[in-house]
Amino acid sequence: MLNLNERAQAQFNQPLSELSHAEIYKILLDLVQEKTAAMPQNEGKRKLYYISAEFLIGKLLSNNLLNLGLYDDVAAELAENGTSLAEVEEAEAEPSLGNGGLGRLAACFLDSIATLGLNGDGVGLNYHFGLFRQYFEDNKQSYKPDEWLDHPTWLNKSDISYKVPFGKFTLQSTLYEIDVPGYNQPNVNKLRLFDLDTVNPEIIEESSINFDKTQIEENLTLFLYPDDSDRNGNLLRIYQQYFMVSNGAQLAIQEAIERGSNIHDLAEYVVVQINDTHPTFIIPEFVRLLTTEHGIDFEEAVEITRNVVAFTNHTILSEALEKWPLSDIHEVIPEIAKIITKLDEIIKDEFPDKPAVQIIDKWGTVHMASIAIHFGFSINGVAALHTEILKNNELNHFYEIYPEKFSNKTNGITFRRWLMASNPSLTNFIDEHIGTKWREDADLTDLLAFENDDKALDELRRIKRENKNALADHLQRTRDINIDRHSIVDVQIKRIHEYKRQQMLALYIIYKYHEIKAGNIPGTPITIIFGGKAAPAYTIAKDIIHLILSLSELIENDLDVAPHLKVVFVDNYNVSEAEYLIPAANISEQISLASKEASGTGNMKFMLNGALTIMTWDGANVEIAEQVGEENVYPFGKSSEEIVNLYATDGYDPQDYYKQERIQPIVDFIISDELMAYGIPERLNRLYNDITNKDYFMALIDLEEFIDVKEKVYYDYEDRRDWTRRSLINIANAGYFSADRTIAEYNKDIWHLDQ
Ligand code: OAK
Repeated sequence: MLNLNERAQAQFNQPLSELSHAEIYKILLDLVQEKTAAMPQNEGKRKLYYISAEFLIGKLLSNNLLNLGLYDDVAAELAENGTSLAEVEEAEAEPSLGNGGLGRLAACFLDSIATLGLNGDGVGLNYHFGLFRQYFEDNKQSYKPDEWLDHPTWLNKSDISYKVPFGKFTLQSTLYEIDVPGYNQPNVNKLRLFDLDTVNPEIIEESSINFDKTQIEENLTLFLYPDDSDRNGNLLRIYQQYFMVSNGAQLAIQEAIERGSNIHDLAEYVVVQINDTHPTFIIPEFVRLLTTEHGIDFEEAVEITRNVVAFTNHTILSEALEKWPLSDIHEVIPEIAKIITKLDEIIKDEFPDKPAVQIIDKWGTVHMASIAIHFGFSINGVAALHTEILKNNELNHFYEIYPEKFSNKTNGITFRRWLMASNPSLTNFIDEHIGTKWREDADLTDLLAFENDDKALDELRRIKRENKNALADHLQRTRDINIDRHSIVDVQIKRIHEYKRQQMLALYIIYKYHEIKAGNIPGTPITIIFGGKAAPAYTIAKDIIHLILSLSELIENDLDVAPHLKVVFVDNYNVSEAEYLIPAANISEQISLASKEASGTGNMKFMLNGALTIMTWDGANVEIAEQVGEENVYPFGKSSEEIVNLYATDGYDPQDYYKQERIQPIVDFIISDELMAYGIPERLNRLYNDITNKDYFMALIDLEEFIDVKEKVYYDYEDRRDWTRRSLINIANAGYFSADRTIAEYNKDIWHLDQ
């Protein structure tokens, strides 16, 4: 017994049953904070710093209770008092510290690092308003600041603070920390988020996310990825990145010295994993600190740094591989610009005839990935196919120089959050059928023994139905959206990007709409659910949202079609929404253009929760098919070699596909009068023109095959028993995608922390 009632009396002078959800949340927050504060930190000579611009950690209450072994007791006490954890957690604000896959991966990794008892902290920034809060108005994406810090949070203010010297002024940081307990572990780690006391939310213009980008002292940690479409935006990003890494490097060096390092041996005490290129300035920053503060000569400082820093690449999209004009870097951090120039000279001397591996190109642009690869000791991709593409294509020139630095670390997800906390019924089902050892080793393959067990399959179907009901209730309560509880739930949730091809699914919806109009009624009603944010400056992505919202409204108003097909776009998609959507899904849409999705991690979450995957041969989808068998997924579309080759030869013309008999009327519907009644001509025309003339991410190339495979999926769903059997096979084979496996690989091959 945790005696929550005593706490209720002490804190609010009332019994638990009389308290609001927000009050109960506060009691549980305090309880967990007290427990973790009393737990020792992980120790070890060597310590990992996982530095990332994003940590998409989600709500922490359930997850922390689970990891601390308090979940069942709390759930029981709440039930006795007429409430539940799910209800109480509605009072928790989700921290707005991330955007997409890279940020959620960082959060899963923190959980696994702590669970494996490794000495490793996360380091990032404490964004006051995160990316933005998305809402829809007139079928368009709109923006609000995400005011998560106005609610009680898990942040603890520390007394750690550093001076960060920019060219024109110096700023003093404040460090906030969040405890990270592992699953059934005696020790904790921390997520360490640097901030600035002078940040001023008042500078945001009324009902917008706009602010004066030059007021660095006031705006530095307001937003994640502030608009960088103009020079001041670029400069602000450099300010942010440098603030993050200078603090991180100072922290790592100080703690290493406290553990006994004499600085020359820093690499025995510190390993820094940089999450894509955003933290790359930590390389010249280490060199600066070692030379100016610790009396080490330049060459040795470079060598020490090279043995400390490891780099993970999370994308091959060229627009995401960061480059900054040296002049911008010079304006913000002149000392760092000088060090980068010296690093560049080293590379120009060593590889005079290899322009592709230079740090500063002939236009004076600094390539951040080049710094990270030359001056780090390790580079890894995040799925087998992705790493092969890095080695053989995107980063081939580097691979030729440093083959030994390259490795693959296929991504994973934490089963604590994505199964135990978010799908308790399925968790119980697994415990009852194969015992609880899987909670430690993620091995679910014993479930295969129940492949033909009618009772088990019936039970599994009942669980999916329950989860659909929970989703339906949630959408009803939060958005006044009603979905058919007996429909097939088909979900695509991820950032909105052309390469992820939400527009291809929208085109399928147009196809299906006309099929139903023509009298071809599906056996089971279909609910297609989207969620995701578009970057504010990404016009086509916003147009895709507009297309989907307009279609959704058109279908809703069509009484012939509405009973059979519903399209929902969940606004402000985040971790908390994912926790409702994924357990309820029958179908997982993983339909990126082959070669473009580095890994994907949503694909793994859906599989673990028993959805069947419609997939292209991209990212970790390839490994999902390998694990579960091709007959238990729905693959389609061109291979990554074909796509890479098409880009290399400029061999794709959307007109070749647009002219196909089935395709043209579908695409033309985007600019039909019928749809224009719900949409904005400028936006729909722009999207239509893009798809028919440019279609850079080739939505049309796989559309024919996509339509066929979608039809097959819905047809197969009619055999519920066999569908559920294959759902069980998916769950049973998801063990490989545990982040514990991924982290064990990072530790064995890259970090070498004691265990
Ligand atoms: C974000 C900003 C810059 C570069 C990459 C990202 C990003 O989110 N990448 C995503 O990382 C995930 C974790 O590795 C992968 O699963 C996704 O495929 C990738 O798009």
